[in-house]
Amino acid sequence: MKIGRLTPNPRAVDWGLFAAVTTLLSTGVATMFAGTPSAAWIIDVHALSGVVLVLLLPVKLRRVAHRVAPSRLSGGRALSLLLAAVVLGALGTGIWWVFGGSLDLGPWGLFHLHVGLGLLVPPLLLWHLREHFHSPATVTRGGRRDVLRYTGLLTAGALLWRVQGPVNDAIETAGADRRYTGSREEGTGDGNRFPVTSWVADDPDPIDATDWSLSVGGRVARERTYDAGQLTPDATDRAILDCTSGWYSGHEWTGVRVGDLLDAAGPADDAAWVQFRSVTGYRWSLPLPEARDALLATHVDGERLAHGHGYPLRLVAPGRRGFQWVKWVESVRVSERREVGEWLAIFVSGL
Ligand SMILES: Nc1nc2c(c(=O)[nH]1)N[C@H]1C(S)=C(S)[C@@H](COP(=O)(O)O)O[C@H]1N2
Ligand SMILES: [Mo]
Repeated sequence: MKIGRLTPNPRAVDWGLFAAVTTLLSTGVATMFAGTPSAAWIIDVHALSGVVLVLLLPVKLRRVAHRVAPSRLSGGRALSLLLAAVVLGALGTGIWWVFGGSLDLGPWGLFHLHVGLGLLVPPLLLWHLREHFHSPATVTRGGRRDVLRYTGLLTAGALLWRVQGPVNDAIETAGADRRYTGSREEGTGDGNRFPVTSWVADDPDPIDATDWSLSVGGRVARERTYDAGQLTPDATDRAILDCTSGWYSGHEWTGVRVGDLLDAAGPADDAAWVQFRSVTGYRWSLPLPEARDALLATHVDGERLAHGHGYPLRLVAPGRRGFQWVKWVESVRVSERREVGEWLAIFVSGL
């Protein structure tokens, strides 16, 4: 059978590409918040859209290749070429990641490159569409056959994604131990020997515990302050820290149950959120019932937390992604509403 019979008409290819890219972007961003197995479908949809892109992109690139002859190159075409290169880069780094690839880019790695290239796509694509936009109405000619072709494409994509797992296992790539979030294992169960990461630029000086204290305040009946010696590490949880830069590490964390601190302070009736704030200004909130179950850890696998991992106190929030596990915590604040500014704070703290 000729390949041409299997490929949707040109407009349908373009809209298929658009749908795949939009899905990749939204699911890509959504994985940043996927911390429990119930979110595994997000990565599956992300991967499936990636496979669809792999199958459709060659069709598109073959169709337009003749336009990029050096003699015909214009500014707009250079931009389209850049878009193609960035999309191929994002796709290539994604596939390479799945099959265990890695890259040393100083503080960054292959996964950062994948995310960075992915985030470059929307502005380039919008620019590209300004010049090349065609209404979806022109797709409807040949419609039913294209629906069938797309059904075939999605089925093929799902099958390819399905066999990827066994193939990865069989050839024993470093990608074989990926978690459902896409992250790969590092230093599980080995105390402080797992990666030290910052969301952006946080890098405080080591904290001298004798100058440090923890305050519990906000909408509570009794504000409290604790010095290091007044915190009794009497609670333990096993939990996986899963960083959005693509690694995870499972440990036994010991420290203070946040619910115990809250009970001592007496949250007001309208209290709904608990914010954990670092000495650097980095902060994040959890809904009050979830915060109660969380831990402020002083130890990891029985070792005192190292400075890089948040000594003297770091949040352990099972089911949340790593960036929400605030390090170097000095304040716990109870509030009625969540602070919007914390979205900005995680990006600018430490700058
Ligand atoms: N104060 C503060 N806490 C922080 C961060 C940060 O930059 N500042 N980075 C977060 C991110 S992105 C991750 S993945 C984890 C990393 O914890 P680790 O360095 O102990 O591995 O800490 C989180 N807590
Ligand atoms: Mo992270």
